[in-house]
Amino acid sequence: MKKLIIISFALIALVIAPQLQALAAPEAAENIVESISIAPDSDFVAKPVDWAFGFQRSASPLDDLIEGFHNYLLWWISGITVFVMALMGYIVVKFSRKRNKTPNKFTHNTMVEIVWTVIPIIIVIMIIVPSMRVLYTIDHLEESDLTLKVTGYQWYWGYEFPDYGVEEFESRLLPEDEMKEGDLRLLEVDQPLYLPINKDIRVILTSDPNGVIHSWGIPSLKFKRDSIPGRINEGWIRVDEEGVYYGQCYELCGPDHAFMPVKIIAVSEEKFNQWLISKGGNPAGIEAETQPASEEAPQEESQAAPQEETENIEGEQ
Ligand SMILES: [Cu+2]
Repeated sequence: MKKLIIISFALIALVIAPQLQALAAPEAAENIVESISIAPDSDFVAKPVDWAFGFQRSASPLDDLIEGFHNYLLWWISGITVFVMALMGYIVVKFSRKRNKTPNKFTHNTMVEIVWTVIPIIIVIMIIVPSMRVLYTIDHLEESDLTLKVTGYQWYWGYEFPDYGVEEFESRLLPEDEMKEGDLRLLEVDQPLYLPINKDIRVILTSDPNGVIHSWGIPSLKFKRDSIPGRINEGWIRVDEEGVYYGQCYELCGPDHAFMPVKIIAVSEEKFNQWLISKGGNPAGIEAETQPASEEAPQEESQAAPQEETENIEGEQ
């Protein structure tokens, strides 16, 4: 009887505790600036499709390099696989107990050993040289037009444009009940990331210091890089075409790993600047803001979009 009472108390506590916790928890801080909706001038959508084979259609200057290396590697892999399978088949048939009643007992053959050492070394060199070319090209840029900072959280992404004073905003999976007709399940987010086309974008990545390793990847932009707590990783993106680009977290990071998609909307520089302003940023750069009036502000390529145009777009909402 005593046991029964204790068990029922424990059960009640289990049910009530989360409710109390929910009451006590402070409400999630909302992002101050609402996203404005700016549509790209193209209906290109880079997304996964059913029964696709090979790469997603891409819009990155790295296409030829990366896809070319992938195809090149595929030839080597296929050749080696076919060769090994054929050799095994040959051995199984030729040296079966039936056909080969008294097996040979020799253990060494200098010629064979030289061949199976030298040929693999040549193959590895044939693979290493082009692979290094790809690695160094995608590694980092000496000069870039702007910097994007990506932070991985459990389980959503934070984006920041330090050059333009755009403070970090969160990009979370859009709940299914908020999805509209045509939205992609598990790929839509509440606040997409806008990027300008034809700009060299330096991407720096890190994770929440108390968090875990994630990987920020967008297949059609040929970008995938780990974001690691306490470290900065670097890479670069250049978007050739306006459109919508979907990506995901590519490092198994925990229970909500599958629910932290990436949505990028690539637009013209003018529209990107409008978006920057809507996020509280300054398209002329933060230096322009803080410098005394007497000194000339550094002239950047990007200029603020006309103010009235921005207001129009905001008014439409
Ligand atoms: Cu993750």
